[in-house]
Amino acid sequence: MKSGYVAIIGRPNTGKSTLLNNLLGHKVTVTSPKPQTTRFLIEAVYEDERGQIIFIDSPGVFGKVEDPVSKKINPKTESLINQKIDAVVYLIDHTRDRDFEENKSLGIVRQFAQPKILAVNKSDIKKPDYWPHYRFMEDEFNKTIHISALYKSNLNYLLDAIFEYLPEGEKIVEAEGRPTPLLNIDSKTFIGEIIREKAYIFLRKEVPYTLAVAVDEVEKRENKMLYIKARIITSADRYKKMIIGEKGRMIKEIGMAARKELETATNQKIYIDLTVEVNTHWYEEMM
Ligand SMILES: Nc1nc2c(ncn2[C@@H]2O[C@H](COP(=O)(O)OP(=O)(O)OP(=O)(O)O)[C@@H](O)[C@H]2O)c(=O)[nH]1
Ligand SMILES: [Mg+2]
Repeated sequence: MKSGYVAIIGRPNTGKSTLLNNLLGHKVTVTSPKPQTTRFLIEAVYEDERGQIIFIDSPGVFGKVEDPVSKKINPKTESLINQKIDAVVYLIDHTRDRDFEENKSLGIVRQFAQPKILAVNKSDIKKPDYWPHYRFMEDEFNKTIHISALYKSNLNYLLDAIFEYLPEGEKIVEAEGRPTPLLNIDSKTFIGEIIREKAYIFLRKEVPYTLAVAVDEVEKRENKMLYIKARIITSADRYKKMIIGEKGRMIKEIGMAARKELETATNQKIYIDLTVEVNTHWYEEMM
């Protein structure tokens, strides 16, 4: 059988996390239309009769690193260069033109000597199409595959290619009987990620980069309800106001969307006690 570690790399918003969730058929990593949704390396296991893959989803590298959150995030993707990686999937978004950020991401990928697959994502969108501007990359990669991560098209070809380039090897982890393919995140952290995802989806563009979520309590109550106590922590009072929203509408919407998703995922009733607090230095303590 084949086995190995496969890193998914690409600039923000190319669809890396969508790809991983849909390759696994299981949500392990959060996605949103805002860049740098993923904040840390996420490891998850895929297995079939051909072998085992440990996928690593990575944060999209920001071109300009001015804010303290990006300063903490970018090195996490760069650290992959020093990890054991057997193959790389480089994801590009043909609907956006190349830019400085793309070059920075490609610069990271060029440092890998391992086999590299170029995955051209969002093939479901026909226009705009900047593929001619990316085409030169084909020469640098072992294979190019056009996919739609969202609509799961050609993901089977992508998996075929990954297995083709992976070395022969034994299983890396015991995958059977696990409740989730996620390998490096506990359930409290995952719940926090789902809440953060909803905040990303509902809030105005700049607000997500000012916040983090802490889950303090997850407890099964007598009436079989799962009680979750969580805090959204943000860096300034004005952001706190936006997160709470007029008459508390925003926080309610975030909590409700997170509750719905977690109820479906766990098949049980959930209550989320969600509050917002200000801590100007949260990124020093929490990232
Ligand atoms: N139309 C279309 N949209 C896609 C596709 N794949 C991803 N998206 C959308 O692109 C946006 C970004 O997806 P993510 O999976 O969060 O992107 P990412 O590369 O993980 O982004 P970061 O974590 O910020 O680096 C979301 O709104 C997805 O729904 C696709 O194949 N087609
Ligand atoms: Mg992501």
